[in-house]
Amino acid sequence: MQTVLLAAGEGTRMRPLTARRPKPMLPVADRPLAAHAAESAVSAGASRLVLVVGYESEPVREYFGDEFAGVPVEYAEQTDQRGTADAVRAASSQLDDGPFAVLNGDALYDERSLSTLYDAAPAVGSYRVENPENYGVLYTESRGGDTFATGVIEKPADPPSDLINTGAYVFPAEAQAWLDVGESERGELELTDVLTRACEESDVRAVPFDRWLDVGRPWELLEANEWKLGELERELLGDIHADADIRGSVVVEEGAEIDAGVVIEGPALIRSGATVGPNAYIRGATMLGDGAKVGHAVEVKNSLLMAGATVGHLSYVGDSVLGRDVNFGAGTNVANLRHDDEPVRVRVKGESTSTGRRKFGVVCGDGVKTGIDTNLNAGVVLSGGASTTPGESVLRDR
Ligand code: TTP
Repeated sequence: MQTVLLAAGEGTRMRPLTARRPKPMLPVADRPLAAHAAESAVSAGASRLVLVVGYESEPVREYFGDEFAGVPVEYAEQTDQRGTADAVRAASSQLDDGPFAVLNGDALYDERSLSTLYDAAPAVGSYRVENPENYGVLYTESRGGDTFATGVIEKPADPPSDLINTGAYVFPAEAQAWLDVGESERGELELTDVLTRACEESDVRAVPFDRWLDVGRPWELLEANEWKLGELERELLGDIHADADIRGSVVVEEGAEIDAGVVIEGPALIRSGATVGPNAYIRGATMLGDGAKVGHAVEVKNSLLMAGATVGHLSYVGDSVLGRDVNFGAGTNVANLRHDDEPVRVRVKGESTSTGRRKFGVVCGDGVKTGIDTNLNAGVVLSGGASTTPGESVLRDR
């Protein structure tokens, strides 16, 4: 099945992490986010991938090359990010005249569910949630033991079902002629309008996905890492001191160094060139990127430290995302829990948004520097290159 992978979006809700890199290239365990969707697609039966790229496309092209997981890769450039239907239209000259699958390059799919989707064509992937009113919700109908989608509605006050649209589709060949949709209420050209047409013209199965994660906001990047780090098998290749204690599914890559007195509880991935300790405590699910440094007596819990991030001695980092080359001065402490026990809130595109998580720390763009003994409040976002003074308590984004 020819498969279009959408990877042209600007990822504005993921700022500051996408200030200088495309969202599909954000690290999720041992590979970029979009590589997970691409791999799942190939296992499900993608015979060829057409990647739609646009915003900061060079690293995407470089990573995927012209072949990925044994299937050919082509690229379509979407110059203006005008919506998902527009993105597929940009790829249409590269499609043959058969049916085609479309997947978001910023979502994680479980392979079994995706295989079922590919086998059920035409079909849309659906996911059962408790709060469908926040999503695109499918109208469904049961016939002969199968569930079919009959339409879709965006963020309805009164949801027609608890099955939401995952943005994973297998369209019939004719849908290539339906991509020319009008602007939606939010001013985009959207694939949901193509889905609506497909539901009118054919029987579109609503395939329930066992697991699915849309990675749009920083805490979802943490959740993506929790998922994929949880699938790693223990492998200790780096230089590990005899007095370190490595527990559970932990990967220490060749070229990583773990010093004396370090305790690592999986799932955790310590990438090549990273150094930990002495006497540090790493708790899952944590990923330390290439060349990251975690110093003496530091505790890192459920966090993503991108390449070159450094945390100085006697610091605590919990439930946080640190961009490339972030430098935490000694004694930097991250708060990750509110006294009222309410979910931590983060500003996304200027709007205070619930993460839905009781525990969430901070998001730091590339190159953030904190002075010694900085306290960072739960939910704070520091943009790339921001700094704090020694002893500062940071309660607001900067
Ligand atoms: P979105 O998550 O809706 O958009 P985005 O990735 O740009 O993020 P944000 O809203 O934070 O700015 O996009 C869903 C998928 O579709 C994602 O994989 C990116 C892709 N996409 C395109 O390829 N072209 C587009 O014009 C749009 C809007 C999205």
